Amino acid sequence: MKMQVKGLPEKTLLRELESRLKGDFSFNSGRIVGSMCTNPHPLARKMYARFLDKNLGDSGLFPAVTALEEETLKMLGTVLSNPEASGHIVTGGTEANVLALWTARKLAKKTNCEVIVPASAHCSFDKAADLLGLKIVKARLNDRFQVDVESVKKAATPKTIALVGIAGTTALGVVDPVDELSELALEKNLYLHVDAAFGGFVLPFLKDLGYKVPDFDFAVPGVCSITVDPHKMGLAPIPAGGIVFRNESLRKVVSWDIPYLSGGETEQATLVGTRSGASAIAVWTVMKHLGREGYRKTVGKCMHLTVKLAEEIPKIRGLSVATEPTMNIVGLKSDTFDVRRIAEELRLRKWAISLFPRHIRIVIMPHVQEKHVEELLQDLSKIVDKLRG
Ligand code: 0PR
Repeated sequence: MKMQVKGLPEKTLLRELESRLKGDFSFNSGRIVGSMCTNPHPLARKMYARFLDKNLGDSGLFPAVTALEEETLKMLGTVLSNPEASGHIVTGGTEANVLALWTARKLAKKTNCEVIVPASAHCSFDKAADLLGLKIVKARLNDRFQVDVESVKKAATPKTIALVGIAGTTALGVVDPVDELSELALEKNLYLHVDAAFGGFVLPFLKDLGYKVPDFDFAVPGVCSITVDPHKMGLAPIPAGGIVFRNESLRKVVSWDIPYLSGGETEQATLVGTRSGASAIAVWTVMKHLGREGYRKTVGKCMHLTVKLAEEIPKIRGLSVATEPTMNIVGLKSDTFDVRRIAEELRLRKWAISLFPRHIRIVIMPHVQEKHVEELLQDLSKIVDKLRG
């Protein structure tokens, strides 16, 4: 389409956008049960829209936003058992994971490097490795879908520079034995990164609520950095990822001095230059507004529905769950039916689910209500009856 010469008024454009975007899924419908995102908190949305001009890439122009970002990182640090933490609000988990591996590679000061990740690692590690010229070695999982530490040990060679553990795997929300990875990392002097993109805003609050939560954060001594995404369970608007380093000197390993900017000489330690100050402000706002208590309530509600769903699924003949949920993710599987067929039928009924090779991922995000879980269970029963013929 050619760009038109004469501009169109707001009313016309709004009408066109509303009509054209109607076909998209919406979180409010409750039908999105396979995504790790949700409706941003209304106050975060409001502040985001209000401060769209703020650019953290030229921090000299916006020192007050820079201070808010630092404060946000301190809040994230305390949630992750380390008030000394430092880092940035970035575009998402992918950028955070890239920054972690970039830091590990710079610290290693060598070429031909390898990074060992669990077989369950998010594809952002493959992207990061491709970008950084690293070789990714995938370690096997045990029968609970956690990384098998023996397999990590066997994979370690003199070329290994870093290990990755996951606190909330993409497929099933499983937490790796980070304490054991830490022992290995400390013994072999390797960088240890934890990808808690999803779990970072879940596990600390589940722990507060009395759920059994394995150690995954800076309380584990070998952990150098953690990815934690406010635009997932943090209820912040997209884009908002978090890279949290154990200390300020790790944060500065990947850092460029930019001398010519309009705000004066500045440092950039993220992949992108110009970057949203509004994102950092929105994260600051929602964390301040909800407090630990607010997140506890949200996470508690999601987990309650998750447990209910995981208990009800096996009551439908032919269906089961891949593993007991650690967080608000359920893996729906079947030994009787092809999960692709079940997924197809769910999609026909307008459920937006996520399909993995051996299971369907259902993520109970805050926009999913009890009635949606009940409707989903009813549809699953109907689908099973239909597939039985
Ligand atoms: N690490 C983990 C453990 C993840 O699950 C993800 C994304 C990332 C890193 C990368 O995060 P960004 O997507 O912010 O860069 N996990 C989700 C997934 O692949 C992303 C997602 C979210 C996909 C919402 C779809 C969707 O509707 O499932």
